[in-house]
Amino acid sequence: MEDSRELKAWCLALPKIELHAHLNGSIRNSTLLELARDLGEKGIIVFEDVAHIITNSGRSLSECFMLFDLFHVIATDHDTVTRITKEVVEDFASENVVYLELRTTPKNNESKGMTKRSYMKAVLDGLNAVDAVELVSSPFGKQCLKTAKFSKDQDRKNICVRLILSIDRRETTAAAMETVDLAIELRDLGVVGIDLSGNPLVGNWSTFLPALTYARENGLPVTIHCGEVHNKEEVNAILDFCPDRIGHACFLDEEDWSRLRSPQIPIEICLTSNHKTNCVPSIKDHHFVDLYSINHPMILCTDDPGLFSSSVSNEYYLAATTFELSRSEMYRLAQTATESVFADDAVKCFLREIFEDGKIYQGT
Ligand code: 6MZ
Repeated sequence: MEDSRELKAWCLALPKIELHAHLNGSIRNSTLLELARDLGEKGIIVFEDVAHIITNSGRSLSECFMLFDLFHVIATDHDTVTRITKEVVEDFASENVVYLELRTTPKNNESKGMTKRSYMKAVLDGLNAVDAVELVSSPFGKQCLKTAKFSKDQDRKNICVRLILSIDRRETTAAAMETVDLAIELRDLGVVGIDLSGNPLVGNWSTFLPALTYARENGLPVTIHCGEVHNKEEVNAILDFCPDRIGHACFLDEEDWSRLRSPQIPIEICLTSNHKTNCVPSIKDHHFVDLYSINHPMILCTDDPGLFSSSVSNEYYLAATTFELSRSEMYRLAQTATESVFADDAVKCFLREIFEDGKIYQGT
């Protein structure tokens, strides 16, 4: 097997597309610790109680959702949302993610004077504040995108960012509708789709279906967390809805797979997340293998790079080493993700160009 340092460097240099990353799951540990220490000093939380939880990266799926509640206490005020958005985009750019669909759940928090709209303004402010990278799409003007060319300067990383608004499974139908309305309103500012996420043991599909249908009627693509736990009835209902993409797809049976195959619904694959949350027994046994063998559209993603201490480059490295993929195969995997993005054709063309230019990365 080739030298692991060399392969890691190659995975880092490879232009990559990230389509499944949750903002609050992507916060740097150092930032979380700093924010938690501040809240500790103000007597709002006990820092020592949370510090070890933040730094421990192995957790079950249900522990993840408890942690998100903690993260939301630590990181949900306007200035912090702006800061973490900026940092998260910079982190993705620094590892050659050329296109990022960052998803986040708009939140109301009366005690902080926060509405879903003001939360999203804070996110957009974060995108606009990115200065270490060239935000190709900032402030999401299409002309800006058309004229942008990737810099040859190695120190300048360029990233095109779009947003997906998440509906949390704890929400009511009315709250989910409010999120879709917001997504429609912010479409010109870079919102390209809707996601359904949150604790898979909470909520019913029928609660969210009206909002997801409303999104679709308004031309917003929909991606859904599907099969993170055994729930045949819900997987069936999701496949009836036929989302534009699906996240995870861990607990699907043969019948579900054949239903997924005929419309070729792309799957956002999160190797580390699925392994750490015990949704798959090992990375080696991940359904990636079966999907790859039938050439099903897949995108390697991180889910929550902060929470699981991973990165997109690391997910590519894991796939290369576990499934013994050659550099050309890895390159193709990165390149085909272009066809699954929710952004418009101009962005797709732009991304196709990047990968055409990038023959250099193919190696052997
Ligand atoms: C389902 C997940 C998730 O939206 O506050 N989220 N939902 N499965 C997962 N796999 C581990 N990882 C993250 O980011 C955090 C929120 O994203 C969803 C959860 O609703 C979590 O609260 P935002 O930016």
